Amino acid sequence: MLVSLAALNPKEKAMNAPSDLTTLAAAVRKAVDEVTITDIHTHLFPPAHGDLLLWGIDEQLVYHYLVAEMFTVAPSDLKPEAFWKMPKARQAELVWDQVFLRHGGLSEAARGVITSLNKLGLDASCRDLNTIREYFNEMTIEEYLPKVFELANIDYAVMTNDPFKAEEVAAWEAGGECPARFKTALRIDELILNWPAAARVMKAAGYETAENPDAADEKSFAEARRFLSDWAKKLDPMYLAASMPPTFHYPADDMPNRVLDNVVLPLAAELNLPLAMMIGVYKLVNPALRVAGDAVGIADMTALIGLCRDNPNVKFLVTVLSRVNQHELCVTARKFGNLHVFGCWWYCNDPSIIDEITRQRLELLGATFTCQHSDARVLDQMIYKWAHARTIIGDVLIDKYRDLHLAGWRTTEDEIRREVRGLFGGMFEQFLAK
Ligand code: FIX
Ligand code: ZN
Repeated sequence: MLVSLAALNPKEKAMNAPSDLTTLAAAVRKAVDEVTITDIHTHLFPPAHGDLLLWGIDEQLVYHYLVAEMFTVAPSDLKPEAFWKMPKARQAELVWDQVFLRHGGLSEAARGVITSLNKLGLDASCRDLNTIREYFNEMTIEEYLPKVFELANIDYAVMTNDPFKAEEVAAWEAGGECPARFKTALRIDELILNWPAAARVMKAAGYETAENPDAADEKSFAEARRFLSDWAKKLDPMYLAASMPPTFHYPADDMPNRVLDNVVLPLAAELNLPLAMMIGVYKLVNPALRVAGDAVGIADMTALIGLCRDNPNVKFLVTVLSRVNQHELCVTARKFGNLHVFGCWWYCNDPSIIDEITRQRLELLGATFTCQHSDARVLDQMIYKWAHARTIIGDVLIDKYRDLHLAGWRTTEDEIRREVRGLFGGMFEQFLAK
């Protein structure tokens, strides 16, 4: 008769643990390779939102990470203004030529394209873009979407839904199915960082919001809360989200702080909606590169301390863009139970940095954070971003479970699977529910 592990006493349970390092490593690798992942931050959209959902080889190649790389090596007579006017297929061909054929495709974003193609069963080493295109030309999004989610083994992906972007508002107003595998997140950078523009959008939608920050009073703030509340009713978001510059301070006597204190934080508390803060991006340091033109800066992490300390009834999901800030983020997370650390964001989503910060997080926080998110802008990217993450994070976990084993603890395979699921989405869900 099989005795369930739960029924065993602690000593008996430990006897079911892998007894040697080889078996232990294999159990960890298996758990990571097999875990169903929750992708807690992406830029994907439901197929009903049409062209907002990007997919296929050309979209993968014109991903802004690769466009930026291309302009680091392209001939100087290739100007961004001219590039953006080209058909997307031509843009993709230029990236393929410059980044892959002429410079070897060694970057993480370039390797990612190859990984995704390989996992789809395509032979990228053919190097012929038109041959690769044939696969996607014969595919429909209805066929491709489930294939990607299955290959990456994702239960659901949280989107980035911006009520201040007209094209996104139009897509929601047009209706259309939003499959259960897509969850929403209400994106509010504009509201916090550009009140005049946000107030114009809200006013045009029938909310009495004064455009001039100096004239924005409780009436305007109440209307802004009503705007967010109405969108929350419409989208049922998992969280509110905003990216913040390195220069963000809290508390501070500025408009972003007024909007946080009078609109965002009270509403987050009222609706029990976590606020995801993604801190450390300098937007458009090179405007000519458009979405590829953002950079990174070392942020003031005392702002996060202020937010968590002064708003104990609000939950904060936080990731930071600078490798330098990662250590402070971990230590801050040890101080505040309303702070949850997630992801290796953007310029940290590289094997060398993922390895470093995942080790640091495990050493300071244990298995209590969300180890990664894809940030996928192109559907296909979920395949590579998660394949790479499973390998790198699996390597780190094998080391950490080995260290614990050598210290004298014995971890059962059930417990390994529990902690792995926690890192890949379970702790996110536990944090939202706590
Ligand atoms: O603010 C964000 O959500 C960032 O992730 C994006 O703005 C950024 O362009 C990105 O996709 C990074 O991976
Ligand atoms: Zn993002």
